[in-house]
Amino acid sequence: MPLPKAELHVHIEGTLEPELAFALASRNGVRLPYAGTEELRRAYDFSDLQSFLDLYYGLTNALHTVDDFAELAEAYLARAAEQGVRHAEIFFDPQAHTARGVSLGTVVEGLARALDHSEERHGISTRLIMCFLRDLPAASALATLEDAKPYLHRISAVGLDSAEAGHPPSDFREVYAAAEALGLRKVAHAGEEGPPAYIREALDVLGVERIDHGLRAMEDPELVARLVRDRVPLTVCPLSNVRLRAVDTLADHPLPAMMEAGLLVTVNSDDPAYFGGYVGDTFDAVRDTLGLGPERLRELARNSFEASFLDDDEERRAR
Ligand code: ES4
Ligand code: ZN
Repeated sequence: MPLPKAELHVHIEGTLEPELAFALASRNGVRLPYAGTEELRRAYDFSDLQSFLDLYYGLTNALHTVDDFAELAEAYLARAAEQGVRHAEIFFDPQAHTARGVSLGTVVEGLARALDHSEERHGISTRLIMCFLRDLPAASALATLEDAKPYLHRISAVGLDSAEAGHPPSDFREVYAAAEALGLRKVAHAGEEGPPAYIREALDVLGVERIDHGLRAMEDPELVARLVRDRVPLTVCPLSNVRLRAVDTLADHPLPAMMEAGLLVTVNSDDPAYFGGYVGDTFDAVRDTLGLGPERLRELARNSFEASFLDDDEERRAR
């Protein structure tokens, strides 16, 4: 049996496997710019975050209907259950869909249809995190938040993702303040490709309770000390960091050093259909390549529940 764990950093659009992408594209009369799944998989040869995002947004175009989003989420939950996931906090990118005429209601209704059955069908409790695309203007994020008002009972938190360099968290100060006023929790991608200063901004300006990635905190000892002291969780995605070349190889990943430093780190899949593994595969890879022993793996699993949005009672039931 795989170790029971929570997954806190997974983009639902990043769980779209090539086979499902082609099936949905054909059903919806959408042409994908690849002859087939083989050619598509060969295109998964990314050089950085942007080259990945270009492909990711391209495949996202296959998703159109409530059924499509339900099928996507159902497929993820089934895979996650096999890998020991007991709780999942799932990102979605509304602007990737609304920008091409698919309404936020379609997206949320579809995802919710799968999530509503998740506990009984897969033994996985879930939360939804609505991400703003940081390479679009803050005004678009504000409009998205406004658009989401009828669905807030389904949404636990806001996040910030997409191309990081040149798009500092402080651009989204107003949006995050508005989200907080609506009772939403707050997380943000920071320190994936962006500098440690972006991690500080996410904490100080946006008031996030968790940092997604946070890898580049390791360049800034004072920041590390603060993250350790305040027990700010970092949702680290080792396979993503390798595929997007934030690190040269998995053997070079700073995960062991991060744990040694006392950081509250969790291990996650990010975009498992693109980066070569779901979260259980990621645990296996860091065990085999980084030499993390059973005690360290248990610590990662424990951290994943501690860093989650679950309250203590819910946490005990999920573990
Ligand atoms: C993402 Cl790996 C990554 N980084 C930033 N934004 C994203 N959206 C989907 N995957
Ligand atoms: Zn991510």
